[in-house]
Amino acid sequence: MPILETLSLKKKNPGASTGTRWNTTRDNGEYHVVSPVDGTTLASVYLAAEDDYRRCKEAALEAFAHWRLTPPPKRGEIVRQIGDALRARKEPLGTLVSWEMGKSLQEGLGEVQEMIDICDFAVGLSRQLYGRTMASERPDHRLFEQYHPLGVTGIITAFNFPVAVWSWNAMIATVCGNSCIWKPSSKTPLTALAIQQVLAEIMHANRLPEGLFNLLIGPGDSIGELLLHDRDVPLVSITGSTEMGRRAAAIVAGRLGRTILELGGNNAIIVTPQANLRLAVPAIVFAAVGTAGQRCTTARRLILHEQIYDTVKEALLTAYRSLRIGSPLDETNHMGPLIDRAAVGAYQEVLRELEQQGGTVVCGGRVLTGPGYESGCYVEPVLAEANNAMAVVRRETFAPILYLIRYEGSVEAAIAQQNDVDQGLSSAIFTDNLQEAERFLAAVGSDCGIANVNIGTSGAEIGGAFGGEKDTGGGRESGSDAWKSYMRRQTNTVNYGSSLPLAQGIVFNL
Ligand code: UN1
Repeated sequence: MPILETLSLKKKNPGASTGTRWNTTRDNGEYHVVSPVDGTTLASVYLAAEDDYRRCKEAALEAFAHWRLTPPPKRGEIVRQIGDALRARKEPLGTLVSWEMGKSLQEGLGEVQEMIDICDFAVGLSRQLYGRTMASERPDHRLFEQYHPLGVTGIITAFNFPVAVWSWNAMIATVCGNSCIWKPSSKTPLTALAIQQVLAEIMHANRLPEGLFNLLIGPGDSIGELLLHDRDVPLVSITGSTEMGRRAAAIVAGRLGRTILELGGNNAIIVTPQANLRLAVPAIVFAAVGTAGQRCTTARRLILHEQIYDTVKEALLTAYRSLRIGSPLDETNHMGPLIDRAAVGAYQEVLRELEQQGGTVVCGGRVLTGPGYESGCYVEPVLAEANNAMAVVRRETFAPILYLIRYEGSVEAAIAQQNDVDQGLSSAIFTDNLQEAERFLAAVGSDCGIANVNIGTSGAEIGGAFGGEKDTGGGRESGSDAWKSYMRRQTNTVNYGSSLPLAQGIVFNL
């Protein structure tokens, strides 16, 4: 299917889809999607209106009523087809991710691979939605639990992983028997439209109920708001900033709905004197500059023991000076652009604040201009000396800025600094010392949802549960048993005897 051609030829794209039907609201404004790669307008998209939301919601409810009756392995078969369709389109989809979002082609393709992988995972899961059987304390009784489909699942995603994060949620929700409404980031609607085309084809070929997968493109304060307030949507999975998530979660909690929150990170890598620096240095560089520092899992703080501080700093300076910045479509480049000029403004502002707060930029910090940088979105990655108490270090800035922080003494001192921020998504330690590594992973160690040894903070595999603690929101998506959040849990007791014994030994004679 000519994904790119369909989108670019049409120029003006619909901003909503109910299953295979493209809604054509034209009077609610439009987004012009400007590529951070070269500053050209890729296409425009009409914004969905309240009517579109209602149509999608009704369709999603109707689809759910049928889909929940479909045996889970049959649902898995549909997800298998989706995975195959994505495999066949990995190249154009990955390319579109790069054009629209600006990440390197390698990473664009990697993002589509993540989608394919979660499809495979979900297909297997469709035969493993296990509940337990517990020992009943009563004779002739069976005590067990089941997981039932939950309902319409709302999925709000961010620009940085425009399609993979949707797939973690949607593919799991689908095998769990739910229908989905997706509101992608307004910065990356084209990749979402491309995915919806793939889904529409599969829905059509399999005569699936319209409304199994719905897409709504529009601003958070209209479409997003409708989703958050809607009692017909029992679960909303939200990826974005802590500020946005806190607000959204309060709205959903107000109606006692469920949220899965994947919010900001302020991820640190600890390097101890016992680290293998041949592993540590490239891992740090990828974790800090991959996706131009715009992953939730990007390494933002580097906590270095004083004994190896200068050695690691020098090695990083050498590595940073060799980094090639430019078009993400050119595979010889290491780092592409930031998502837009507003992100460049935020990068500059943070560097100003850093200096005011006593930090020092030791490498990078300029916005690039000239041939190849016409979009105005390319910046140099930054190494800066700072300390953990600085306000600027304590907040998440979606940019390739790595703060070098010194520690003295034992690994506990490093762990204390690492944990001393509001966020708790990802963390890593580089050490070949067993005690240090195990202490980092122990209950007194890293307080993050992800804690790695001898690999960086980013690039998690889909097989594990993904998410973090504290201001990161506590949600878990993707692998392991994250599927349970997408289902309604039911405890069942069956009496197959001829008397009525009560639990807790209560005697009640009539
Ligand atoms: C995100 O940045 O929101 O672990 C998701 C990683 C990727 C996913 C990041 N697999 O870096």
